[in-house]
Amino acid sequence: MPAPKLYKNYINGEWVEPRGGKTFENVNPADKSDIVGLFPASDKCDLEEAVAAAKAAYNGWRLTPPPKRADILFRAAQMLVERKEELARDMTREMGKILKETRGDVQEAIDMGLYMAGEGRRLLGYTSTSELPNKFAMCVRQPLGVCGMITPWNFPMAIPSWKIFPALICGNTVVFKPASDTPLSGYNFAKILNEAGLPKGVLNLITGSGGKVGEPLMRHPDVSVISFTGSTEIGRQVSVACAPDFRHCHLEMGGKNMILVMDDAKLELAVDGALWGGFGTTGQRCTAASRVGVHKKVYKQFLDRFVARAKALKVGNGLDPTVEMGPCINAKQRESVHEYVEIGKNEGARLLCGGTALTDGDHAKGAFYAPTIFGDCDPKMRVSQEEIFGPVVSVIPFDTFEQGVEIANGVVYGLSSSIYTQDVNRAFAAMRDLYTGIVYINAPTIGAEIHLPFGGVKQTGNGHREAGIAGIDVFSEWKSIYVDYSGTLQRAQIDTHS
Ligand code: UN1
Repeated sequence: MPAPKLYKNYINGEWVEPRGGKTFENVNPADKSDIVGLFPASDKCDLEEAVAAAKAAYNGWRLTPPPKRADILFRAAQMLVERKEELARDMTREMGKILKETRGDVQEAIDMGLYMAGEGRRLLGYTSTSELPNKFAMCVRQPLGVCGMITPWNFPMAIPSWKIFPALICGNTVVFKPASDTPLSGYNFAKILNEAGLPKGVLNLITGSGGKVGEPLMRHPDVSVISFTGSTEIGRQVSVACAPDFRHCHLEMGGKNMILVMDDAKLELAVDGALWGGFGTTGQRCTAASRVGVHKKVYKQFLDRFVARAKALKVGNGLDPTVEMGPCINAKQRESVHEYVEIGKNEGARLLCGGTALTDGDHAKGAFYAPTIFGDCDPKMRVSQEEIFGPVVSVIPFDTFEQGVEIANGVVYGLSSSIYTQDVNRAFAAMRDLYTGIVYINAPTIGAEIHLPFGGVKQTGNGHREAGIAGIDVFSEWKSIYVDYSGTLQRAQIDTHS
């Protein structure tokens, strides 16, 4: 095998080696002998340079007219279209999910690029009235400065695009730290944006560990906003790091999403949804349908079909077009999944399929785990409450709609939920009562589109949303402007009522 390629950081318009000269390996999770590349194991001094570059570039970028910023975003989106296939292949090689899904991941970045480029000619504020004569009032959006982006490995290009495109169109500059399991897609994304014409320092890429790069980034006084997607545990650390000096943070964290299958559901459709929602991306989505609640009247029928279909899923290297599910992201994650399976068994959940690592034939090369279903779960079991982030689905029987909703809402997270029913009244009650940031009717819990707000309630988020127009709110602040053209001192609230 040829020596793996050595990658660099991108700081202030140049590709640079980390000061400390250290690197880490990016390993293919489907074949641990395949080293995708060596990436900079950066540390605090590299980060300082990246933040300084972003800070220096801010004024120039802030004053660049948004339609001009948009030209660069349009060009980047076009380049993503042209290189979609090669980008998807790189992503499958470093992340493991199947090609269809990595193409979808790149497509999400394309869609977001085009959508946010369109914002270059909008970024709408509004004009209003004034309570005083000869006075004008309006509000506009202003950028915040340097944004730090800390992104996960499960959507290695889509999620960075949800953060970086809106930040840039609003006039902010960026320091981007991609997850260490998937730095290549972060590199590819940053390279394209820079080739599309971003001025130096506007987008800086820096790879390395959470401790050495993420920590100093989230604590940096010159970073005005941290946008983080990842675990609730790290999200809490980000929140605490930003709190003392009130720097903004936007957090997208865990999920324990539920599909409810009512007694009048189209069962085959619900099985299709549970399969895709539970085992798509090897269950490694924060939106994954890791719980399925089934009405007791159809419980056995549903479960039999669901288990049979899960057993038949073809697991393997995502570059093989016949494969339906790829590996876990790495061996450590697979171990953590297996620990949860042991916990489930000890709690008395009924293991109906899977429950083991796959080690036969080519599976031995990677971090593969069998699609796993637990039946007869109690809603309070740990496997029904905690995010596993792997191919494990807990199935919970229930009696009534109200009880189903209560179970669905009875976790600390609140990202996504779904109901399968043919009853329109029930569907509307579910839309109202499921307390999550996203609700699906007759569709699984995954598959959000980029022009609607994405995010969750409770311990999934901190009140912000990304994507859609809501995504712009994170990267801009309102400025209210009053213009008094009366030529006299007019006092609001006082002169209006004298
Ligand atoms: C995530 O799992 O972090 O809605 C994001 C979905 C995808 C994004 C998931 N579009 O499932």
